[in-house]
Amino acid sequence: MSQTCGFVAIVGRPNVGKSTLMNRILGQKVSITSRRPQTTRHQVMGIKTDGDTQFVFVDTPGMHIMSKDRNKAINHFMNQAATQALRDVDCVVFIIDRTRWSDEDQAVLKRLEHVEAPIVLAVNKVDRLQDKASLLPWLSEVGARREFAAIVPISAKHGTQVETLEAEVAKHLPESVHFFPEDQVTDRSMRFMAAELVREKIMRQLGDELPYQVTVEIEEFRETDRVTHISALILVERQGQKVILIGDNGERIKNIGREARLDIERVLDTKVMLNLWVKVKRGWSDDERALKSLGYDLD
Ligand SMILES: Nc1nc2c(ncn2[C@@H]2O[C@H](COP(=O)(O)OP(=O)(O)OP(=O)(O)O)[C@@H](O)[C@H]2O)c(=O)[nH]1
Ligand SMILES: [Mg+2]
Repeated sequence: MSQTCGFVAIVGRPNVGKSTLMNRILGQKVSITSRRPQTTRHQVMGIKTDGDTQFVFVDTPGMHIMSKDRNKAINHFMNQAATQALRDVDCVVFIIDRTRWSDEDQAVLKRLEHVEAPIVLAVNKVDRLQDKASLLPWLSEVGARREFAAIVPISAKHGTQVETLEAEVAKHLPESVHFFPEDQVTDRSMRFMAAELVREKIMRQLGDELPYQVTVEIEEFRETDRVTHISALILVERQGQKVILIGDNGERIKNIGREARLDIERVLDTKVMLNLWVKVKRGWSDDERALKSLGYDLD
């Protein structure tokens, strides 16, 4: 039989479960997730090869409406990265959160207007749906908003109906040789993954006091026989944020470092020595040049 292979963009507003879904399909963590919106900042590819079928998923930053506290260069970057992923894809998975429909979902739908690729709607987090009876009428209501190739209620977190969703997507993959070797899971480097895992722990461990204005830069990534030495610089916007991140007696940064190290060890399959540094760099999230130098570059 001939092979099929295609690009599948995963889009939706922040926090609906895009990255959780991609990781679930891949069976491992490639894209970071957290309870907080705007966790994903870059396009991240997740590649799954299943016999003759190869899916190249593209996880995207949540598309969001720009507002007074969200009009920084980094927000433009994230919206653009998400929109760019829609070009030349073979299929789109549009995710929403249960039966909730917000202006931001509407804005995503609007951006999908001119997309010609088939769109599969995933109604996620059904495990948390209080009123199960509301689901069926909602599916027909939302199905009237545009033409969807399929509508699948899922729980990305628990894996419910995720295989059904995959099968719907697989129908739209064109005949093509595979673009990636079958054991490759992502286009991103180990260095990128290490930085992201540190950022994930920061997103997860800091509650609402967390500044969105945190980024992580890997300064050293050196593999020796048994140990990988990694130094990561955490950039924040203000001195107060640095104090929060470090915590009493450095407890918080220690926890972040420990959890990140365990995850990175799992990904690299080596021992890891992880050093974290926190530095204040004012305005990095609103400075195009600084963003580029920090890897937020669409080209
Ligand atoms: N209960 C439940 N929670 C889920 C499900 N899918 C995702 N979540 C949770 O929703 C939160 C957001 O998930 P993410 O995968 O980071 O969402 P995202 O759409 O990638 O978010 P951004 O990257 O910020 O746009 C996390 O706390 C997930 O654990 C689900 O099916 N059920
Ligand atoms: Mg995400």
